[in-house]
Amino acid sequence: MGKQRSRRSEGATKIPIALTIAGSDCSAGAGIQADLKTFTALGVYGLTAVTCIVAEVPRKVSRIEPVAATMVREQIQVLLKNFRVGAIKTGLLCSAEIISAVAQAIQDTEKEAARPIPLVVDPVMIATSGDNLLAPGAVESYKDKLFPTATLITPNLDEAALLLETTIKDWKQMENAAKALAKEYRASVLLKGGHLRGDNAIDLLFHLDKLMEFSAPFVPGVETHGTGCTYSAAITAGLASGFSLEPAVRRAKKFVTESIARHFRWKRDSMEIDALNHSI
Ligand code: PXL
Repeated sequence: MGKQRSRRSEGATKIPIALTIAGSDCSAGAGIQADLKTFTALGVYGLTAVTCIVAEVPRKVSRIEPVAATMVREQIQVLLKNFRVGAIKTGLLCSAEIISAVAQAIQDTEKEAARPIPLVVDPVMIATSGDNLLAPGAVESYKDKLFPTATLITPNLDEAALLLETTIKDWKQMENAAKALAKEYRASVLLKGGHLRGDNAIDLLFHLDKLMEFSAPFVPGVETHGTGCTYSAAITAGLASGFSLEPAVRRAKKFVTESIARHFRWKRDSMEIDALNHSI
């Protein structure tokens, strides 16, 4: 028995740990499922605190059921008390009440921690299908409670425009938006440009008063459900593994671009379904 135990512990590795606080996407392309696949692919052990359950397929959200805010808080508390979590990300948080519970749970445990845990906030608001994913009041709760505690905020153009109550139609407006959000919430901001600049998907990181571009060829003709979740999860995996922000974003951009380029595609009757390939 003693021998067996020591042999087992010899095999134990010190794998970094990341926590995702997000919704469940039953089609497994986005949400906690995408986050877990990404963490695993990048050599990180993933923990989850589920905020809501979404019944959906890539082109259509059918129903969203939130988890009680007290239950969301409890999941985060037990995980942060028992695991040495290296980085946290948030995805779909559903309602103002859940956003506030998440912010509170993170702040409570941080008081006891030796140093703050890096927090990546992906402000998921609208699905790629166009479906609204947030209850009324949630945006205000993000602004008041969660953004001020974030290390990095990762909006796409639509989310940034909504947060700043403006429009973002060119590169200059994109730069201004990234800077304005970073200043307002004292966080780094990764503004995802989609195909604002034609053939390349260019994102803009405003970090430590510097603007940096991250560019990759735009992969046309692929349904990109879950790209935002995968990207922010890959950044979080990097931070949990000890990367600083810029290299974590650089590696994550490469990971997400490859997972789109090597996507899966299934045909059923006349319908096609795509999914990102996280096993790279
Ligand atoms: O891609 C945004 C997103 C995030 N999280 C969950 C989702 C979706 C999109 O539908 O269901 C759980």
